[in-house]
Amino acid sequence: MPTKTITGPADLAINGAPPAFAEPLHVGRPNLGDREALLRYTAEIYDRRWLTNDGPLVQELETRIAQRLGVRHCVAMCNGTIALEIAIRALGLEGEVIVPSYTFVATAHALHWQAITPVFADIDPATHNLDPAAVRRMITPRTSGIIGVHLWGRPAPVAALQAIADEHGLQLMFDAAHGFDCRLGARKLGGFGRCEVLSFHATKVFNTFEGGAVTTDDDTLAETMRLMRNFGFKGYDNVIHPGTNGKMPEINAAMGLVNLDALPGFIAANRANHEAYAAAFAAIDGVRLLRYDDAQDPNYQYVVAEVDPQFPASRDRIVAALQAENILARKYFWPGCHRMQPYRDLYPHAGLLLGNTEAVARRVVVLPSGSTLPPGTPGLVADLFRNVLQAHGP
Ligand code: T4K
Repeated sequence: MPTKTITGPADLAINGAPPAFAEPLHVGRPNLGDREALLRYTAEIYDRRWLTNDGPLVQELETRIAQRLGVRHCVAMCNGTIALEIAIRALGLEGEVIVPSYTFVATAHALHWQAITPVFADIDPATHNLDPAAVRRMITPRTSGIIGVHLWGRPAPVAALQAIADEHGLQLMFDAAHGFDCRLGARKLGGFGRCEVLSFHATKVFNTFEGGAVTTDDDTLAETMRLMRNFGFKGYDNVIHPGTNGKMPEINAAMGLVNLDALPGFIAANRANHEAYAAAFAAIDGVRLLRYDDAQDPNYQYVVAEVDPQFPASRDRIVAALQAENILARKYFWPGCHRMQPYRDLYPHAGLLLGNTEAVARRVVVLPSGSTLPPGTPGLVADLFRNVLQAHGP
Protein backbone atom coordinates (compact mmCIF):
# COMPACT_ATOMS: atom_id res chain seq x y z
CA MET A 1 0.00 0.00 0.00
CA PRO A 2 1.18 3.57 -0.58
CA THR A 3 2.36 5.29 2.61
CA LYS A 4 0.46 8.51 1.87
CA THR A 5 -2.38 9.98 -0.12
CA ILE A 6 -1.94 12.81 -2.60
CA THR A 7 -4.65 15.38 -2.01
CA GLY A 8 -2.72 18.46 -3.07
CA PRO A 9 0.59 19.55 -4.59
CA ALA A 10 2.21 19.72 -1.14
CA ASP A 11 1.88 15.93 -0.85
CA LEU A 12 4.10 15.36 -3.86
CA ALA A 13 7.65 14.08 -3.33
CA ILE A 14 8.89 16.56 -5.96
CA ASN A 15 7.76 19.23 -3.47
CA GLY A 16 9.69 17.71 -0.60
CA ALA A 17 7.10 15.28 0.83
CA PRO A 18 8.31 11.73 1.51
CA PRO A 19 7.86 9.29 -1.41
CA ALA A 20 4.68 7.26 -1.60
CA PHE A 21 6.61 3.98 -1.63
CA ALA A 22 9.70 3.04 0.38
CA GLU A 23 10.75 0.51 -2.29
CA PRO A 24 10.67 1.25 -6.03
CA LEU A 25 7.73 -0.03 -8.11
CA HIS A 26 8.94 -1.28 -11.47
CA VAL A 27 7.25 -1.55 -14.85
CA GLY A 28 9.03 -4.86 -15.36
CA ARG A 29 8.77 -6.48 -11.93
CA PRO A 30 9.02 -10.20 -12.73
CA ASN A 31 6.02 -12.46 -12.29
CA LEU A 32 7.16 -15.53 -10.38
CA GLY A 33 5.38 -18.87 -10.23
CA ASP A 34 5.60 -21.46 -7.46
CA ARG A 35 9.02 -21.40 -5.74
CA GLU A 36 8.82 -25.04 -4.54
CA ALA A 37 8.01 -26.26 -8.05
CA LEU A 38 11.09 -24.48 -9.40
CA LEU A 39 13.22 -26.06 -6.67
CA ARG A 40 11.86 -29.50 -7.57
CA TYR A 41 12.81 -28.95 -11.20
CA THR A 42 16.25 -27.73 -10.09
CA ALA A 43 16.79 -30.93 -8.11
CA GLU A 44 15.80 -32.94 -11.18
CA ILE A 45 18.32 -31.02 -13.29
CA TYR A 46 21.02 -31.73 -10.71
CA ASP A 47 20.21 -35.42 -10.60
CA ARG A 48 20.08 -35.73 -14.36
CA ARG A 49 23.26 -33.69 -14.93
CA TRP A 50 21.78 -32.43 -18.17
CA LEU A 51 22.04 -28.66 -18.12
CA THR A 52 21.54 -27.45 -21.68
CA ASN A 53 21.69 -28.57 -25.35
CA ASP A 54 18.07 -29.45 -26.10
CA GLY A 55 17.39 -31.04 -22.72
CA PRO A 56 14.12 -32.68 -21.68
CA LEU A 57 12.72 -29.58 -19.94
CA VAL A 58 13.38 -27.43 -23.02
CA GLN A 59 11.59 -30.03 -25.13
CA GLU A 60 8.66 -30.13 -22.72
CA LEU A 61 8.41 -26.34 -22.70
CA GLU A 62 8.51 -26.21 -26.51
CA THR A 63 5.74 -28.79 -26.76
CA ARG A 64 3.54 -27.00 -24.24
CA ILE A 65 4.00 -23.59 -25.86
CA ALA A 66 3.39 -24.94 -29.37
CA GLN A 67 0.16 -26.58 -28.15
CA ARG A 68 -0.94 -23.50 -26.30
CA LEU A 69 -0.36 -21.20 -29.27
CA GLY A 70 -1.69 -23.67 -31.84
CA VAL A 71 1.49 -23.80 -33.94
CA ARG A 72 3.43 -26.78 -35.29
CA HIS A 73 6.79 -25.64 -33.92
CA CYS A 74 8.18 -23.69 -31.01
CA VAL A 75 11.98 -23.38 -31.16
CA ALA A 76 13.21 -22.17 -27.76
CA MET A 77 16.17 -19.80 -27.64
CA CYS A 78 18.37 -18.09 -25.06
CA ASN A 79 16.62 -14.72 -25.53
CA GLY A 80 14.30 -12.86 -27.86
CA THR A 81 17.05 -10.89 -29.58
CA ILE A 82 19.00 -13.97 -30.67
CA ALA A 83 15.66 -15.51 -31.68
CA LEU A 84 15.05 -12.47 -33.91
CA GLU A 85 18.52 -12.74 -35.41
CA ILE A 86 18.14 -16.43 -36.13
CA ALA A 87 14.67 -16.01 -37.62
CA ILE A 88 15.88 -13.15 -39.84
CA ARG A 89 18.79 -15.26 -41.07
CA ALA A 90 16.73 -18.41 -41.52
CA LEU A 91 14.32 -16.47 -43.74
CA GLY A 92 17.24 -15.23 -45.82
CA LEU A 93 16.40 -11.56 -45.29
CA GLU A 94 18.90 -9.16 -46.84
CA GLY A 95 19.21 -5.63 -48.19
CA GLU A 96 16.44 -3.63 -46.53
CA VAL A 97 13.76 -4.78 -44.12
CA ILE A 98 10.84 -2.56 -43.09
CA VAL A 99 10.25 -2.24 -39.35
CA PRO A 100 8.58 0.24 -37.04
CA SER A 101 10.85 2.70 -35.29
CA TYR A 102 8.42 2.75 -32.37
CA THR A 103 9.57 -0.52 -30.78
CA PHE A 104 12.27 -1.78 -28.45
CA VAL A 105 15.63 -1.25 -30.15
CA ALA A 106 16.29 -5.00 -30.40
CA THR A 107 13.95 -5.22 -33.40
CA ALA A 108 16.20 -2.86 -35.39
CA HIS A 109 19.49 -4.09 -33.92
CA ALA A 110 18.76 -7.69 -34.93
CA LEU A 111 18.84 -6.48 -38.55
CA HIS A 112 21.75 -4.05 -38.33
CA TRP A 113 23.80 -6.70 -36.51
CA GLN A 114 23.54 -8.79 -39.66
CA ALA A 115 24.37 -5.94 -42.08
CA ILE A 116 20.72 -5.57 -43.10
CA THR A 117 19.30 -2.04 -43.26
CA PRO A 118 16.28 -1.46 -41.00
CA VAL A 119 13.98 0.90 -42.89
CA PHE A 120 11.67 2.60 -40.43
CA ALA A 121 8.00 2.97 -41.34
CA ASP A 122 5.57 5.12 -39.42
CA ILE A 123 2.84 3.90 -37.10
CA ASP A 124 -0.87 4.46 -36.76
CA PRO A 125 -1.16 6.82 -33.77
CA ALA A 126 -4.38 5.14 -32.65
CA THR A 127 -2.90 1.65 -32.36
CA HIS A 128 0.86 2.36 -32.06
CA ASN A 129 1.35 -0.43 -34.62
CA LEU A 130 2.72 -0.20 -38.17
CA ASP A 131 0.60 1.78 -40.61
CA PRO A 132 0.27 -0.40 -43.75
CA ALA A 133 0.14 2.68 -46.02
CA ALA A 134 3.45 3.88 -44.55
CA VAL A 135 4.95 0.42 -45.08
CA ARG A 136 4.01 0.56 -48.76
CA ARG A 137 5.76 3.90 -49.13
CA MET A 138 9.05 2.48 -47.83
CA ILE A 139 9.33 -0.44 -50.29
CA THR A 140 12.32 -0.23 -52.66
CA PRO A 141 13.96 -2.75 -55.01
CA ARG A 142 16.25 -3.71 -52.09
CA THR A 143 13.40 -4.59 -49.70
CA SER A 144 13.36 -8.27 -48.79
CA GLY A 145 10.92 -8.34 -45.90
CA ILE A 146 8.73 -6.74 -43.26
CA ILE A 147 8.88 -7.29 -39.52
CA GLY A 148 5.61 -6.33 -37.85
CA VAL A 149 5.62 -5.80 -34.10
CA HIS A 150 2.56 -6.57 -31.96
CA LEU A 151 3.26 -3.59 -29.76
CA TRP A 152 1.96 -3.81 -26.19
CA GLY A 153 0.59 -7.24 -27.17
CA ARG A 154 -2.03 -5.66 -29.44
CA PRO A 155 -1.96 -7.42 -32.82
CA ALA A 156 -0.25 -5.64 -35.72
CA PRO A 157 -2.40 -5.21 -38.89
CA VAL A 158 -1.57 -8.75 -39.92
CA ALA A 159 -3.90 -9.13 -42.92
CA ALA A 160 -2.90 -5.81 -44.49
CA LEU A 161 0.82 -6.54 -44.01
CA GLN A 162 0.40 -10.03 -45.46
CA ALA A 163 -1.34 -8.55 -48.51
CA ILE A 164 1.55 -6.11 -49.05
CA ALA A 165 4.10 -8.90 -48.61
CA ASP A 166 2.29 -11.13 -51.10
CA GLU A 167 1.90 -8.34 -53.62
CA HIS A 168 5.62 -7.47 -53.55
CA GLY A 169 7.09 -10.92 -52.97
CA LEU A 170 8.38 -10.01 -49.49
CA GLN A 171 8.86 -12.20 -46.44
CA LEU A 172 6.70 -11.28 -43.45
CA MET A 173 7.59 -12.13 -39.87
CA PHE A 174 6.50 -10.72 -36.53
CA ASP A 175 8.20 -9.58 -33.37
CA ALA A 176 5.69 -10.92 -30.86
CA ALA A 177 7.86 -10.13 -27.83
CA HIS A 178 4.89 -8.46 -26.11
CA GLY A 179 2.20 -10.76 -27.41
CA PHE A 180 2.51 -14.02 -25.51
CA ASP A 181 -0.84 -15.80 -25.26
CA CYS A 182 -2.76 -13.02 -27.08
CA ARG A 183 -5.12 -13.74 -29.96
CA LEU A 184 -6.16 -12.29 -33.30
CA GLY A 185 -9.42 -13.75 -34.55
CA ALA A 186 -9.32 -17.53 -34.39
CA ARG A 187 -5.52 -17.77 -33.94
CA LYS A 188 -3.14 -17.00 -31.14
CA LEU A 189 -0.27 -14.66 -31.96
CA GLY A 190 2.65 -16.89 -32.89
CA GLY A 191 0.88 -18.35 -35.90
CA PHE A 192 1.10 -15.45 -38.34
CA GLY A 193 3.56 -14.62 -41.14
CA ARG A 194 6.42 -17.00 -41.91
CA CYS A 195 7.31 -17.05 -38.22
CA GLU A 196 6.93 -15.07 -34.99
CA VAL A 197 9.45 -14.26 -32.29
CA LEU A 198 8.64 -14.33 -28.58
CA SER A 199 10.60 -12.88 -25.66
CA PHE A 200 10.56 -14.57 -22.28
CA HIS A 201 12.68 -11.90 -20.61
CA ALA A 202 12.32 -11.37 -16.85
CA THR A 203 10.17 -8.29 -17.45
CA LYS A 204 7.64 -10.03 -19.69
CA VAL A 205 4.26 -11.40 -18.61
CA PHE A 206 5.73 -14.88 -18.97
CA ASN A 207 9.43 -15.26 -18.24
CA THR A 208 12.16 -17.88 -18.26
CA PHE A 209 14.62 -15.50 -16.51
CA GLU A 210 16.03 -14.74 -19.99
CA GLY A 211 14.67 -16.57 -23.00
CA GLY A 212 12.74 -16.47 -26.21
CA ALA A 213 11.43 -18.62 -29.02
CA VAL A 214 10.47 -18.65 -32.66
CA THR A 215 7.13 -20.18 -33.55
CA THR A 216 6.18 -21.33 -37.03
CA ASP A 217 4.05 -23.81 -38.95
CA ASP A 218 6.85 -24.29 -41.49
CA ASP A 219 8.66 -27.62 -40.90
CA THR A 220 11.71 -26.72 -43.00
CA LEU A 221 12.13 -23.31 -41.40
CA ALA A 222 11.86 -24.82 -37.92
CA GLU A 223 14.48 -27.44 -38.77
CA THR A 224 16.82 -24.74 -40.11
CA MET A 225 16.41 -22.66 -36.94
CA ARG A 226 17.06 -25.71 -34.72
CA LEU A 227 20.33 -26.22 -36.59
CA MET A 228 21.23 -22.54 -36.43
CA ARG A 229 20.72 -22.27 -32.67
CA ASN A 230 23.18 -25.14 -32.12
CA PHE A 231 26.15 -24.23 -34.37
CA GLY A 232 24.61 -26.16 -37.28
CA PHE A 233 25.18 -29.57 -35.65
CA LYS A 234 23.15 -32.54 -36.83
CA GLY A 235 24.35 -35.29 -34.53
CA TYR A 236 27.91 -35.71 -33.28
CA ASP A 237 30.71 -34.18 -35.35
CA ASN A 238 28.37 -33.37 -38.22
CA VAL A 239 27.98 -29.66 -38.96
CA ILE A 240 25.66 -29.12 -41.91
CA HIS A 241 24.76 -25.44 -41.55
CA PRO A 242 26.23 -22.13 -40.34
CA GLY A 243 25.07 -21.45 -36.83
CA THR A 244 25.50 -19.73 -33.50
CA ASN A 245 24.73 -20.52 -29.88
CA GLY A 246 21.08 -19.68 -29.29
CA LYS A 247 20.23 -22.55 -26.96
CA MET A 248 17.98 -22.26 -23.94
CA PRO A 249 19.43 -23.81 -20.74
CA GLU A 250 17.37 -26.31 -18.70
CA ILE A 251 17.04 -24.01 -15.68
CA ASN A 252 15.38 -21.41 -17.91
CA ALA A 253 12.98 -24.00 -19.26
CA ALA A 254 12.19 -25.05 -15.67
CA MET A 255 11.25 -21.47 -14.86
CA GLY A 256 9.13 -21.45 -18.00
CA LEU A 257 7.23 -24.58 -17.00
CA VAL A 258 6.56 -23.16 -13.54
CA ASN A 259 5.47 -19.80 -14.93
CA LEU A 260 3.29 -21.38 -17.60
CA ASP A 261 1.25 -23.01 -14.83
CA ALA A 262 0.95 -19.63 -13.13
CA LEU A 263 0.21 -17.63 -16.29
CA PRO A 264 -3.58 -17.33 -15.84
CA GLY A 265 -2.98 -15.73 -12.44
CA PHE A 266 -0.43 -13.28 -13.87
CA ILE A 267 -2.81 -12.23 -16.62
CA ALA A 268 -5.70 -11.88 -14.17
CA ALA A 269 -3.55 -9.61 -11.99
CA ASN A 270 -2.53 -7.51 -14.99
CA ARG A 271 -6.15 -7.24 -16.06
CA ALA A 272 -7.27 -6.14 -12.60
CA ASN A 273 -4.49 -3.54 -12.51
CA HIS A 274 -5.45 -2.31 -15.95
CA GLU A 275 -9.09 -1.94 -14.99
CA ALA A 276 -8.17 -0.12 -11.79
CA TYR A 277 -5.97 2.30 -13.75
CA ALA A 278 -8.75 2.79 -16.33
CA ALA A 279 -11.29 3.61 -13.62
CA ALA A 280 -8.87 5.95 -11.84
CA PHE A 281 -7.96 7.80 -15.05
CA ALA A 282 -11.48 8.01 -16.50
CA ALA A 283 -12.08 11.49 -15.11
CA ILE A 284 -8.71 12.99 -16.07
CA ASP A 285 -8.99 15.12 -19.18
CA GLY A 286 -5.97 15.00 -21.45
CA VAL A 287 -4.72 11.58 -20.40
CA ARG A 288 -5.75 8.55 -22.45
CA LEU A 289 -5.20 5.01 -21.32
CA LEU A 290 -4.58 2.62 -24.20
CA ARG A 291 -7.33 0.01 -24.01
CA TYR A 292 -7.25 -3.66 -24.93
CA ASP A 293 -9.87 -5.63 -26.83
CA ASP A 294 -11.05 -8.46 -24.58
CA ALA A 295 -11.85 -10.56 -27.67
CA GLN A 296 -8.09 -10.67 -28.39
CA ASP A 297 -7.25 -12.41 -25.09
CA PRO A 298 -4.85 -9.60 -24.15
CA ASN A 299 -2.20 -10.27 -21.54
CA TYR A 300 -2.66 -6.67 -20.29
CA GLN A 301 1.06 -6.54 -19.55
CA TYR A 302 1.64 -2.89 -20.35
CA VAL A 303 -0.36 -0.06 -18.84
CA VAL A 304 0.20 2.66 -21.43
CA ALA A 305 -0.97 6.21 -20.75
CA GLU A 306 -0.77 8.95 -23.36
CA VAL A 307 -0.41 12.48 -22.08
CA ASP A 308 -2.05 14.91 -24.47
CA PRO A 309 0.29 17.74 -25.53
CA GLN A 310 -2.52 20.10 -24.35
CA PHE A 311 -2.35 18.65 -20.82
CA PRO A 312 -0.87 21.40 -18.66
CA ALA A 313 2.00 19.26 -17.31
CA SER A 314 4.39 17.63 -19.76
CA ARG A 315 4.90 13.89 -19.98
CA ASP A 316 8.47 14.32 -18.76
CA ARG A 317 7.35 16.34 -15.73
CA ILE A 318 4.89 13.60 -14.84
CA VAL A 319 7.49 10.86 -15.21
CA ALA A 320 9.87 12.82 -12.96
CA ALA A 321 7.11 13.26 -10.36
CA LEU A 322 6.23 9.54 -10.48
CA GLN A 323 9.86 8.53 -10.14
CA ALA A 324 10.26 10.82 -7.12
CA GLU A 325 7.46 8.78 -5.49
CA ASN A 326 9.45 5.61 -6.26
CA ILE A 327 6.99 4.74 -9.02
CA LEU A 328 9.46 3.95 -11.80
CA ALA A 329 7.26 4.72 -14.81
CA ARG A 330 8.99 4.48 -18.20
CA LYS A 331 8.96 6.46 -21.44
CA TYR A 332 8.90 3.37 -23.70
CA PHE A 333 9.86 3.56 -26.60
CA TRP A 334 11.11 7.11 -26.60
CA PRO A 335 12.77 8.56 -28.62
CA GLY A 336 12.17 5.88 -31.29
CA CYS A 337 14.86 3.65 -32.77
CA HIS A 338 15.60 6.16 -35.52
CA ARG A 339 16.88 8.58 -32.87
CA MET A 340 19.11 5.97 -31.26
CA GLN A 341 22.58 5.01 -32.41
CA PRO A 342 23.72 3.98 -34.90
CA TYR A 343 20.50 4.88 -36.74
CA ARG A 344 20.53 8.55 -35.72
CA ASP A 345 23.87 9.05 -37.49
CA LEU A 346 23.17 6.68 -40.36
CA TYR A 347 19.73 8.08 -41.21
CA PRO A 348 19.62 11.60 -39.75
CA HIS A 349 16.51 12.56 -41.73
CA ALA A 350 14.44 9.45 -40.96
CA GLY A 351 12.27 11.45 -38.57
CA LEU A 352 10.84 13.47 -41.44
CA LEU A 353 8.78 10.43 -42.44
CA LEU A 354 7.98 9.39 -38.88
CA GLY A 355 5.68 12.12 -37.61
CA ASN A 356 3.32 9.78 -35.76
CA THR A 357 6.22 7.87 -34.20
CA GLU A 358 7.74 11.07 -32.88
CA ALA A 359 4.44 12.38 -31.55
CA VAL A 360 3.47 9.12 -29.82
CA ALA A 361 6.96 8.68 -28.36
CA ARG A 362 6.61 12.12 -26.74
CA ARG A 363 3.21 11.27 -25.22
CA VAL A 364 3.58 7.80 -23.73
CA VAL A 365 4.24 6.88 -20.15
CA VAL A 366 4.17 3.21 -19.17
CA LEU A 367 3.02 2.59 -15.60
CA PRO A 368 3.97 -0.20 -13.18
CA SER A 369 1.76 -3.28 -13.21
CA GLY A 370 2.22 -7.04 -12.74
CA SER A 371 1.37 -9.48 -10.00
CA THR A 372 3.25 -7.55 -7.28
CA LEU A 373 1.64 -4.14 -7.78
CA PRO A 374 0.59 -2.86 -4.33
CA PRO A 375 -3.16 -2.24 -4.00
CA GLY A 376 -4.07 1.43 -4.19
CA THR A 377 -1.32 2.26 -6.69
CA PRO A 378 -3.57 3.15 -9.66
CA GLY A 379 -5.62 5.61 -7.60
CA LEU A 380 -2.50 7.22 -6.21
CA VAL A 381 -0.96 7.53 -9.66
CA ALA A 382 -4.13 9.23 -10.94
CA ASP A 383 -4.09 11.63 -7.97
CA LEU A 384 -0.49 12.43 -8.80
CA PHE A 385 -1.37 13.22 -12.43
CA ARG A 386 -4.12 15.54 -11.16
CA ASN A 387 -1.85 17.39 -8.76
CA VAL A 388 1.47 17.57 -10.51
CA LEU A 389 0.37 20.24 -12.93
CA GLN A 390 -0.77 22.52 -10.13
CA ALA A 391 2.63 22.10 -8.52
CA HIS A 392 4.92 22.84 -11.40
CA GLY A 393 3.03 23.41 -14.62
CA PRO A 394 4.78 22.20 -17.77
N1 T4K B 1 11.35 -6.93 -29.26
C1 T4K B 1 10.61 -6.20 -28.42
C2 T4K B 1 9.41 -5.49 -28.95
C3 T4K B 1 10.95 -6.12 -27.06
O1 T4K B 1 10.21 -5.36 -26.23
C4 T4K B 1 12.09 -6.82 -26.61
C5 T4K B 1 12.49 -6.73 -25.21
C6 T4K B 1 12.82 -7.60 -27.52
C7 T4K B 1 12.42 -7.62 -28.86
C8 T4K B 1 14.05 -8.35 -27.13
O2 T4K B 1 13.77 -9.46 -26.32
P1 T4K B 1 14.91 -9.97 -25.26
O3 T4K B 1 16.19 -10.16 -26.01
O4 T4K B 1 15.02 -8.91 -24.17
O5 T4K B 1 14.33 -11.28 -24.76
C9 T4K B 1 13.41 -4.23 -20.88
C10 T4K B 1 13.81 -5.64 -21.19
O6 T4K B 1 15.19 -5.87 -20.88
C11 T4K B 1 13.56 -6.06 -22.60
O7 T4K B 1 13.56 -7.47 -22.62
C12 T4K B 1 12.20 -5.58 -23.07
N2 T4K B 1 11.96 -5.84 -24.46
C13 T4K B 1 12.06 -4.09 -22.82
C14 T4K B 1 10.69 -3.59 -23.23
O8 T4K B 1 12.19 -3.84 -21.44
P2 T4K B 1 14.85 -2.14 -20.25
O9 T4K B 1 16.09 -1.56 -20.81
O10 T4K B 1 13.68 -1.26 -20.03
O11 T4K B 1 15.18 -2.99 -18.93
P3 T4K B 1 15.46 -2.50 -17.44
O12 T4K B 1 16.71 -3.16 -16.99
O13 T4K B 1 15.37 -1.03 -17.36
O14 T4K B 1 14.26 -3.18 -16.64
C15 T4K B 1 12.92 -2.69 -16.72
C16 T4K B 1 12.34 -2.55 -15.33
O15 T4K B 1 12.16 -3.83 -14.74
C17 T4K B 1 13.22 -1.76 -14.37
O16 T4K B 1 12.41 -0.86 -13.63
C18 T4K B 1 13.81 -2.83 -13.45
C19 T4K B 1 12.78 -3.93 -13.46
N3 T4K B 1 13.35 -5.27 -13.30
C20 T4K B 1 14.14 -5.74 -14.31
C21 T4K B 1 14.71 -6.99 -14.20
C22 T4K B 1 15.58 -7.53 -15.32
C23 T4K B 1 13.11 -6.00 -12.16
O17 T4K B 1 12.41 -5.53 -11.25
N4 T4K B 1 13.66 -7.27 -12.07
C24 T4K B 1 14.45 -7.80 -13.05
O18 T4K B 1 14.90 -8.95 -12.94
O19 T4K B 1 14.42 -3.33 -21.25
